[in-house]
Amino acid sequence: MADNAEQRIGADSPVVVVANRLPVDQVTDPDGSTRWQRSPGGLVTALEPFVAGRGGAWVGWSGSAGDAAEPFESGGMSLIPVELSEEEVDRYYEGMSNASLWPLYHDVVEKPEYHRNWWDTYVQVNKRFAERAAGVAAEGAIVWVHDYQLQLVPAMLRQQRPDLTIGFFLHIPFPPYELFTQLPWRSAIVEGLLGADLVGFQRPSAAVNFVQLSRRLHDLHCRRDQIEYDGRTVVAKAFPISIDVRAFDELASSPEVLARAREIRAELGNPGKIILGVDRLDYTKGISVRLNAFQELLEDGALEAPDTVLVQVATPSRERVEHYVHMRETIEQQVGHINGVYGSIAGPAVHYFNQSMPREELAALYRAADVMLVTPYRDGMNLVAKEYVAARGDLGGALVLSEFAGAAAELRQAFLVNPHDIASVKNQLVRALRIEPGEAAKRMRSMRRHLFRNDLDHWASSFFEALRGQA
Ligand code: GDG
Repeated sequence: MADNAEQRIGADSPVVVVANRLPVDQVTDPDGSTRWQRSPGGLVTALEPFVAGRGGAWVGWSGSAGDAAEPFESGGMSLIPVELSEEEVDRYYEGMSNASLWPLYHDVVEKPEYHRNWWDTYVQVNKRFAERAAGVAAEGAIVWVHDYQLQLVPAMLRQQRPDLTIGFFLHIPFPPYELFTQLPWRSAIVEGLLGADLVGFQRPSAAVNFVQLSRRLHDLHCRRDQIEYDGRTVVAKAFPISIDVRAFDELASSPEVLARAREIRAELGNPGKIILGVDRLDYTKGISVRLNAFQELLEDGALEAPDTVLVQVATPSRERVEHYVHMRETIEQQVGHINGVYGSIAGPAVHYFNQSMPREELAALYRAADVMLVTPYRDGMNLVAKEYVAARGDLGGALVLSEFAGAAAELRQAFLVNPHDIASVKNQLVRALRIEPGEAAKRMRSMRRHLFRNDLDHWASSFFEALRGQA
């Protein structure tokens, strides 16, 4: 139950967001003192108006192990920190979330590991999040739970607070029956999600997978997107997430960013063509697919370096999870090999950055790149693809996009590729590099039109509206 501090801050919130992370990061200054800094992520921007505007609360982890801070107010929201011990971070976050569920939900691109003690901790941590949310939600409040780390929270919350209207959104793909059922705790996860009134996915096929699972695994009565469960109707539907298109468009056409884009081209030695990749360093993102395609095109003589260069930003991510350590080594070896063979004194063929860049720098890179290469093996949505399109107010550039990214369902004028088929990646990359400016502008214009109508606010409002409809 709520303790006294929580009863003061955040008590009786009409809207509660529950996510693994709080919308702020705890940063330590050189003098050792700590303070909270708003995290730059899109989710915060999307949800803030709905939470802050309504005196709502956000329940989440601070990102560091140890005791939680007291609840506090920030940006018009009550923030309710949830504590995680070192062992819980290992088992719930790095283990169950990122080494079991993440690979399983991404088509087992890497082999998921299943450990009973990871699962037990996942249950224990989900319970803590549910209790914290139950402690601050007002009578009849709307609670929106996010993502694969917290799939048990909807049912746990409903058990404590049947008066609440509960929504859940999964940011990553949801696998088909044949894959999902390898999970030793498959029934518990499905029952956890069925605690919600509305379960949102990135793509309609993911919602269909969930409805089929409910039918086949739990023998529930289902009709289209509706599942009858425990005397209630649970709706499973797609709500494709987006970005703040206007803000990104503005940022990318600001004089500073445009000047920086020109500077980047010059610093790269004014190459004929710049190919760009921007990803968290994650094995689902297919970074080695593009390195392979680029390498083969150099080998074939179809491309020449440094007339054509590949810039790859691979932001550090989950550095303590074993799969990630291994993948980073492989990618860095590959970059070294390509540069060893195809680089020259004039410059390398691949410019590789294993570092996080400021948003303005990313926008300038998007603006400088002739081709954006986005080749995940599987991706819930992929916001990078959308950011690139939003950044190209000049209607320049071309997007090469994996069919297996959720974004491919919307950005139909991209050069779509099957990342498992290297010949298709090479062909489409060459087509994108050689596109006529008029044709490029036509494709870009229609993708931009779609994005401006389907922005982040549209995503958040449609979800909230659908959820309110079920209250
Ligand atoms: C999950 C799902 C779904 C990257 N490097 C830097 C940086 N970024 C920003 C990008 C973009 C975001 O991170 C990455 O978003 P993605 O959608 O590409 O991927 P995930 O992190 O895997 O996100 C995904 C998403 O949730 C939302 O539902 O689309 O499918 O996997 O915004 O710009 N930002 C900055 N510096 C970097 O170096 N500032």
